[in-house]
Amino acid sequence: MPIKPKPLTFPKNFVWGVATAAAQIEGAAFEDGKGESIWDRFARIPGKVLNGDTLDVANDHYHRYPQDFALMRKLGIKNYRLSVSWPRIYPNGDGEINPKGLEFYNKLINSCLKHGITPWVTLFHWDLPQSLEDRGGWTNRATADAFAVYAETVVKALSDRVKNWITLNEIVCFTLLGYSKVGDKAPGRKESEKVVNQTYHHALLCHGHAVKAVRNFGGKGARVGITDNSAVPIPVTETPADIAAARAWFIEKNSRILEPIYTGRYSADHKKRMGADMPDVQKGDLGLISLPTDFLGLNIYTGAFVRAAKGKRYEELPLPADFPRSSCPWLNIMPQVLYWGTRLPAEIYKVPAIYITENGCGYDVETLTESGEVHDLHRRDLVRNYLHELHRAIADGVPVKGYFLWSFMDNYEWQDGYTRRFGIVHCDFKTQKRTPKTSAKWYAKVIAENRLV
Ligand code: PNW
Repeated sequence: MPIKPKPLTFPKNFVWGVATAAAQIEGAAFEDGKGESIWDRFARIPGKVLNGDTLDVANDHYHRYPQDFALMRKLGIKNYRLSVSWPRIYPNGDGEINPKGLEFYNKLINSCLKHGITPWVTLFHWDLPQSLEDRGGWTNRATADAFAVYAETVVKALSDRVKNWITLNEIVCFTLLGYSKVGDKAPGRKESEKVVNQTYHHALLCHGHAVKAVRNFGGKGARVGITDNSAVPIPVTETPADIAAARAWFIEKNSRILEPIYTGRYSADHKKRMGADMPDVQKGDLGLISLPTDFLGLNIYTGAFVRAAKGKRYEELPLPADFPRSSCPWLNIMPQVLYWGTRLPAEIYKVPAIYITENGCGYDVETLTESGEVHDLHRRDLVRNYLHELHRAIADGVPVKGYFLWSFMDNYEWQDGYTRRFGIVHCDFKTQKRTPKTSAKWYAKVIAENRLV
């Protein structure tokens, strides 16, 4: 019997892209008037970042962006998610503006467009101005007011050319992981649960302020959404009982962020769980937080296996010690997270459009061969398997509109420094030489043919 393979084609106009963040690639950490960020400070505290790596030079993208865009174009990449550095625009977080900061992003966006690449701009990807941290950082409600001014400034400056806006990247990572004892990210504070919950709430206010800025100053065709790293369950079996358990798990684990954004309230269940640690909420806050958005951005790498259990809403299975993972201890390889991680929020919150704003993997050892290649078949296979599950979600009717691979090139992986490589383009941090890996050549073909190859 002849076999006729069905091509795994994606919808017409599916958005294919790559993602980075300012602090992780730009370098020029103290150039042209940029202020210190909490990561510039944190990286200098002994023991906080592997090998004491700093963000001072990173990929030197600040000076090399024209070549980087040329390489993107060569690979056929049509969409690029980048972030703007708040301390480049406002060195102290508020007050005096730094015209050279705005000039840089003006030139960057122009170059991006000149290379035929559509920019998707994240307003905040973790690099809080140190001056604001000195005044309490995310524990201080005034940080949200400063952000409102910053967001408006950036939107006004770039909205004639930028149409796709992302308010914040992964609230959990810059609040919980920066301000609680379970965290290992800047600024490295260890606050009480009540204070940590307050940081979340202040971040949500920023999201609302940014949505407002885009609505007021974004111009025609502007679209806005948040990027969240929602926790993702995989039902152990795809039966109604396990799916219901996964749904309950999803609602509970994401009740801090998705609930208020999509329902305009903290749920009764959430309040019960938080008890006396609920954040202080002022009149009007939830209206601001729940302003309608155009899409939900999701960074999805990994998840948890969940099933139904007697007398409980769900049961989470422990992972066996040898479960496959990348070099990151947290990045367990679970392709189905792209299916359940998009289907569940679409069903629960009727999200009209979803973009995967990050997905990929990090490995510590990726060697250039003598012929100058990097055979990252582990990454190529991982991404292919994940995309297969994303394709299944789309086939089932989940409104997934695009996918951004993290990352365009190896970069500063926060507390893991330069050891952990997430790029589809290899970067030699001594020479700054960029080399597209096997995965980049493969991804270029996927984009060109709009299907899994
Ligand atoms: C994301 N987790 O962070 C960030 O947005 C990127 O800046 C980062 O480089 C990338 O993923 C790779 O780490 C995450 O523990 C950090 O599940 C940690 C987790 C998820 C995402």
